[in-house]
Amino acid sequence: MTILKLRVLQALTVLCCLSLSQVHAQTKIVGGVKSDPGAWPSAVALLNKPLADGIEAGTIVSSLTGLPLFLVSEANYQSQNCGGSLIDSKWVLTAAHCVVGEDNTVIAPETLYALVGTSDLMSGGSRITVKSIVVHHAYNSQTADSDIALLELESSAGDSTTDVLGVDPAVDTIATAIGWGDTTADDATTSYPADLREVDLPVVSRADCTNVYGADFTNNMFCAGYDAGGKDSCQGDSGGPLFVSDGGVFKQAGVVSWGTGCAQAGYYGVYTRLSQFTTWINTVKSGGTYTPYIASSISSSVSAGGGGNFWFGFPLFIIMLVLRKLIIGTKKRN
Ligand code: 4AZ
Repeated sequence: MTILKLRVLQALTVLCCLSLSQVHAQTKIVGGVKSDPGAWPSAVALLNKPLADGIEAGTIVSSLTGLPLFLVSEANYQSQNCGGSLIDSKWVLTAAHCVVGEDNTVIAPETLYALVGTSDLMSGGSRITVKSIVVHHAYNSQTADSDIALLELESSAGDSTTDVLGVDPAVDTIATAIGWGDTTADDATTSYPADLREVDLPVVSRADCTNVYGADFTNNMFCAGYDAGGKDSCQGDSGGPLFVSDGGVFKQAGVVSWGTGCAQAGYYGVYTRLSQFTTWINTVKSGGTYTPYIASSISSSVSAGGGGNFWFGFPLFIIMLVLRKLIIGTKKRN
């Protein structure tokens, strides 16, 4: 490889760095606000572990520029793909669609980190590895029915847990969705924040939600949001909690699941209806006997995707791998 080619690669790397820092600067859920640090201590970010580790190693392009492309702190940001909530010191509640792959099989627990104890993906918190994943046996990846899963942590994440509300919140109750998901409503652009964001959304009647989604809206879901749009959860918020105040204490009523677009007029966000799953949650976390999830053979495409920063970070990761291969390959030939 000529010096010139090397220089071009170096320039490309610098451009990558610049575009990354620009994305990070747009730290602004759709129509929400940045949460106060510590406001939602049960919030969990799910990270793709291979990606987080690969980036953190910082070796991918260091042979090119002498500088690691990614700062260690950026690894959490780049690899975040779903949300979750700590419901017990060793259990994270999330959406089934965050941990079930295209082929309907459950991802390996070793491919996940639960990042707990920080609202900022760029600093603080602890990454905890996942021991086992329990997907609800009735989860259907084609319809997103029963979109709920529990992650058993390898070690305790402390006691900043949230209780699950055992009943349906009343219609028009103001609920709060939180997450590190896309802040833009349109499909053409994405902007993922490093800081946790929150948005207040009214709980929608079952009749109104059925009017919008018809038979896609099942008994294991509920809707929240505005007919006029503008405020919603979005890609990357999936698996995260929707809270309601129960006598001044926030409790989790829903899990971010799916919706048509984000914050579009005429379409609400759809949440897993936790009142239907309290017995299942208690059985699983107390080590009781539950029905296993069996991957069906029907091929699926879930409209509610994990999304998130992962889809930003992954292509870059691949580019870096290719660049690295080019360099190392050349060195070997010399
Ligand atoms: C998703 O794809 C997703 N507007 C999450 C939430 C909503 C839509 C899509 C709700 O993860």
